[in-house]
Amino acid sequence: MTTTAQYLDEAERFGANNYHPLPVVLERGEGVYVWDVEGRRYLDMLSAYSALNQGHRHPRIVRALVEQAERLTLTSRAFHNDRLGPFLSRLCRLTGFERALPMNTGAEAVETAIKAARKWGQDVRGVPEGDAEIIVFDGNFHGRTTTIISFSSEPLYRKGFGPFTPGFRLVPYGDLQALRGAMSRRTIAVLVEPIQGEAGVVVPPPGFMRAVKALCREHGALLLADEIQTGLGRTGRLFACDWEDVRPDVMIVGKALGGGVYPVSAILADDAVMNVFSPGTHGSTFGGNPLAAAVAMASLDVLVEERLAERAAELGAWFMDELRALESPVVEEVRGRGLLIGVVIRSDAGPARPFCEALMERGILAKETHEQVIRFAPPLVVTREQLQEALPIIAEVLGRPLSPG
Ligand code: IF1
Repeated sequence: MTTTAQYLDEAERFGANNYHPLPVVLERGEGVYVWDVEGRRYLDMLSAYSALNQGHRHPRIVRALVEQAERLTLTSRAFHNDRLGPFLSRLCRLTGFERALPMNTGAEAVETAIKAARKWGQDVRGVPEGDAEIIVFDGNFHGRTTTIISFSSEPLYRKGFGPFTPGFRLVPYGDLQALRGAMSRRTIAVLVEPIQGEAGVVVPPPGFMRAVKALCREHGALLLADEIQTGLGRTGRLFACDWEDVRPDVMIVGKALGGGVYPVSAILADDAVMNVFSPGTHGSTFGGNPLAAAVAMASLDVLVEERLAERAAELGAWFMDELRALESPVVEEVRGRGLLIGVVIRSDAGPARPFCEALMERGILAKETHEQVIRFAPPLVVTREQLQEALPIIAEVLGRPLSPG
C-alpha cells in the first residue's frame, strides 16, 4: 500500500465519518504551498476556508507561537496575563471598536454575539426574554453548534439534531423587501454574512449591507456581522463591511485571527452592547489565553504590514478577470470579491467535485462548496506569478465537461 493509502485507511478506520476530504495526505506547508506524503507539491487554493490568509507557517506568526509557548500558554481568565491586554487593545485600535471579547472558534464567537444581542434586547431594548427574534438569512453558515444549526436552511446540517433553539427567523438572502417585512418590535438583531461563503460565495446586490444597517437602525435592532470568513483582508478590505462603509454593532471575527496556527476568535462591539456582560455571565477556558493573544497580535501585524487586504483587492480583481477570460464551456459564472472567489459549474457539466479532483491531480487544491461551486481562496500572500502559473492548469481542467451532467 502507498503511504497515502495507509494514512487514508487509518483515518477512515478510526475517525468519525463526518467529512469527505479529497484523497490527499498533507505533511508540510509553507506560504501558499503544501506537500503530501508522496512529496507532491500543491498550490493551496482553499486556505483552510480563509483561516490561512497569512499563508502556511508564516515565520513571524510561528515565532510568536514558539516564543510564547516557551513562556506561558494558559492561565484561564481566573487570573490576568501579560498578553491579553495588549492583544485586546491592538484588536480594538485596528478595528475601531471600544471593546473585544476573546473566544476560540468561530462558532463560539457567533454564540457569544447571539448571547450579547439577546441580553441587550432584554436589558436595553426591553423585549421580554423569549419574545426576542434574531433575523438570519437562507443559505447562512455560522457554525455547527445546536443553536446555530437551529437557524440553518440546510437540511443536512439540521436533520436529526433537534429540538432546536427558538427565536430566529429566516428570510431570503439579499431580499430587502422580505427583511423589511420580517422586522417587528420583537426584532432585536439581524445576523448576516456580507458574502455567504459556504452557500457558494454568494455576493448580495450592491448596497445590501448599507440597507440592512439602515433597517436595523430604523427598528432599533443590532447588526451582527459574521466576518469570520470574509474578514481580515479576504475580500480586499479589512472587513467586507468596509466596502459599503458599514459599521456593524457587533463584528464577529475568527479563522485568520489565529494566523493559521491557533484557534482565535472574538466579538467586537462598543460599550453600549458589550456592557451587557458582567462577571460570570459568559466565559471560556481558553478564551483570551496568552498563546492565542501572542499569535493573534502577530497575525494582525502581518495582515497590516504586508498589506494583505490591498493585495487581495488587486490580485483578486485581476484573477477573476483572468478566470472569466478563459470562457470555459463548463463555467456559468465567476463571482466573489478580493480573493474569495466562487466558480459556478453549469449544472449540465456535472458537479464541481470531479473538477476539484482533476485540479488536485495537477497540483492545485480547491474544494467544492455545495454541488456546483469551486471555491478559489488562496492565502493572501500569494503572488501574481503563482496565480499566473495556476491559470493554464485551471484552463485545462475547466476546458471541457468531466462527467455527464
Ligand atoms: C466545517 C463551511 C466554510 C464560517 C462563518 C462561522 C463559522 C464558519 C462565515 C464557524 C466556519 C468552516 C467550518 C468548516 C468548513 C468551513 C466552511 F463549509 F463549513 F461552511 F468556510 F464555508 N461563520 N466555516 O465560514 O467557525 O466554528 O468552524 O471556527 O464545519 O466543515 P468555526
